[in-house]
Amino acid sequence: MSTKHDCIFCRIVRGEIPARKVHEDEDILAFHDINPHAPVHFLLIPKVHVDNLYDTGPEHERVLGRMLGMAGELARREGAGDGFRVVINNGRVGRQEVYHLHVHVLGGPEPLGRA
Ligand code: DGP
Repeated sequence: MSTKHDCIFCRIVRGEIPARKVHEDEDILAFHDINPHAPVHFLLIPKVHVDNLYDTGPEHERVLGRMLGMAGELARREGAGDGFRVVINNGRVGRQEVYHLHVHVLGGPEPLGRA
């Protein structure tokens, strides 16, 4: 696994910054967003560092698929069993703040506003 020294999400992967974890396996970490925009709001990240979807290639397809494949199960387990949204922000115009690829999972018991 390659992590970047100064990347905040790589630091969470390495355990240097605490996070409320939802799921962890060899390749993927899921944790609650520090600034939630919905009653249930967590992030799914690959443990390997990649900035965003501009930089992904065939070597990332498996982990990208797995992240989406587990989103529903984790959303239901976290209390978002009536629906959720997934968002991936990419680059400046895509309003990406943290340059380590992450999938936002937003849901919860209340209706969600439209982005
Ligand atoms: P984005 O705009 O897609 O890059 O959103 C980055 C999200 O990451 C934002 O909703 C807040 C969250 N975030 C930033 N720093 C931390 C952190 O240290 N811990 C946690 N849990 N979330 C963070």
